[in-house]
Amino acid sequence: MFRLDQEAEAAVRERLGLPEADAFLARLEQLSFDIAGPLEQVYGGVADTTRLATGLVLDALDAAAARPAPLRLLDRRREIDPGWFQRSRMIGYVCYADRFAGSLRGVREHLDYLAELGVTYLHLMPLLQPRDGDSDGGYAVADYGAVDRRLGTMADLEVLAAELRGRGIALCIDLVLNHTAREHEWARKALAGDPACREMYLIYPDRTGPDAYEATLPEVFPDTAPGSFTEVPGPGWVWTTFHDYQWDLNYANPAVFRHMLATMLTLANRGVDVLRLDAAPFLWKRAGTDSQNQPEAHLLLQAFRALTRLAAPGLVLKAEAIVGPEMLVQYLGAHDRYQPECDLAYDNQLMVMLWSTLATRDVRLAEHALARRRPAPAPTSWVSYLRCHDDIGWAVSDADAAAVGLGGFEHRRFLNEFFAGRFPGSFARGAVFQENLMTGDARISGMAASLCGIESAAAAGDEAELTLALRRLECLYAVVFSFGGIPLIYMGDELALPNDPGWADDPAHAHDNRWMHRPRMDWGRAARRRDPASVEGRAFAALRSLAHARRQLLALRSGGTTEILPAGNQSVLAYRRAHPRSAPFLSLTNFSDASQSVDAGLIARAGLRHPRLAHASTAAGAEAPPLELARIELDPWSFAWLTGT
Ligand code: OTU
Repeated sequence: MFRLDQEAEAAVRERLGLPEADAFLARLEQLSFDIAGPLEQVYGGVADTTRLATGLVLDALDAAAARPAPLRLLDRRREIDPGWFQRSRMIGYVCYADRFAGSLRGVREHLDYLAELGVTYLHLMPLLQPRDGDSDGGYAVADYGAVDRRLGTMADLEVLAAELRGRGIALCIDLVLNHTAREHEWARKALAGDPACREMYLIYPDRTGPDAYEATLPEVFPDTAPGSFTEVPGPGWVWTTFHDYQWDLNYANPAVFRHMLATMLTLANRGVDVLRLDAAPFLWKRAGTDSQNQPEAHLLLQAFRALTRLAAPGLVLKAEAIVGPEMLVQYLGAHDRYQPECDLAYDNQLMVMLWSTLATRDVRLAEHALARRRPAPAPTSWVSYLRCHDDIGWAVSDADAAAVGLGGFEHRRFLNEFFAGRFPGSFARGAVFQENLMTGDARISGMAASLCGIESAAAAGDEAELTLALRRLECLYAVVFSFGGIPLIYMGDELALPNDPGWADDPAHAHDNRWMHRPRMDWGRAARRRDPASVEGRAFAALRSLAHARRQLLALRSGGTTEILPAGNQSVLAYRRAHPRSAPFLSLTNFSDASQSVDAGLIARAGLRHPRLAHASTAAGAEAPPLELARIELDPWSFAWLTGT
């Protein structure tokens, strides 16, 4: 077990004073295994890991000593209540500060809007200083110590964080830890020949290394950024998984780890509650593999978590790992044994299954895939989402597809055709993203409202179809709100905002159709949110009531279990949520254009002896089903939430 030497321990007592020093040392004792174990496994071959660990603990001590008083108070609360982020009151909202409100100050002016929706967790998209010009939506950071000057300053971020804290809203921001912009100080110095800065990146003198790696590396952006290496004058070839201006960091160098930890702690001390760790699977490279999801990537996350806990126990880490279903839950620490890793991770699989089911109107693939996965460890939580700023990649495993009689490749191709609006009868108005002509793979861009058919129905002036499309949106979000993770509303979905028709007008965006689903907030439309006859009003009311209903249902908090229950109807997805301290919960969702019924025996099977309806579709025309009949009838594209002892 790792222990601080006497000198370092004395430093803790001197810097923090009682009782904080005592708390710090108690945390260290509790975390020492989680700090030393991963560091030893990752860096044992290249560094004296006892020295390394001591240095990192002292860095954490610096951060703890600098932590502002209100945040220390928050730490205390959260140590008493470590499940604070698992509550059913947690409702997330995701937006770009500039697209939502111009700037960080602008965001502060719209907090009432978020409160009206029931939001308690606000994820602002990348806001640190990016490179000039195209920055991949802020995912190419030139300076981790500054806020994007177009959005404001660090001081503005602190003021915003404090105001959110006062309102009980947690703040999440992006931390791009796999790569920096090539304009970052280290990259500039590396180009100028600084040997220490060259060690921060993965740089090869010729093509030998890159060729060997590329034999097994997939391409993330084959259309616009083929290959994974970029030739630069001087040093040679730089590892660039994403765009040529995003240089991958070399985590085999402990200095990279140390600097990134310092960035995390600085941001935590500004009042950030949650860090979204971008591209987490890519942190470690290994020849002969796809260099994703490597054991060391997990160990690094574990070490980051333990060391941030030490200094800022109120901080939560969220993994952005959009990977195959069998590799997802490990980011929550579900390895052979539970190893505390990220507290939150995106439930990419649920998202994909929702869209797949929307297209097929057949729940069997979702039932199969979701039923056989490993649960999230009890202290953690998924974040559940329907849309985000990225494309939808069809993470449907061939094995899952085969189990329900589908070909994986054919099904993925069907989904691309369907959502691009090319499949006969499709109502979707998305677009294909990064079609790889070599492999036939492709992904989908588009706002939820456009993928659900709201855009096409509104354009056609087809009122009946519009109602159906709005109900689809509500059904999908109903699952997002009740599957057990923290639900995230992607900005604009609450108003059924369609694709941005002018997305390509900005020359820096024209090559990347993900911008079609990154519209500016339309405050004119938002003003119609209280008009129940408008599309905006219908969508807003639906999401708002989902938030309201969720808050009342203890079974929906994270840390419980989600169990898929075959409903005996291919169009109805049924699942049960349970939490040791709550009454059981049953959700039924009809994913088809026709009415469907299920045997009411399902209610008893779910353990609800005295069922009552907790919530049901609000969208026009959907009737809440009576529960006392032998069969439960569900209107087309409608859902019912049941609870009861
Ligand atoms: C992330 O996405 C961001 O969400 C993207 O907007 C960025 O472009 C990218 O990183 C680079 O910073 O491959 O297609 O498993 O899927 O990190 C998007 C994680 C991506 C990857 C994810 C990445």
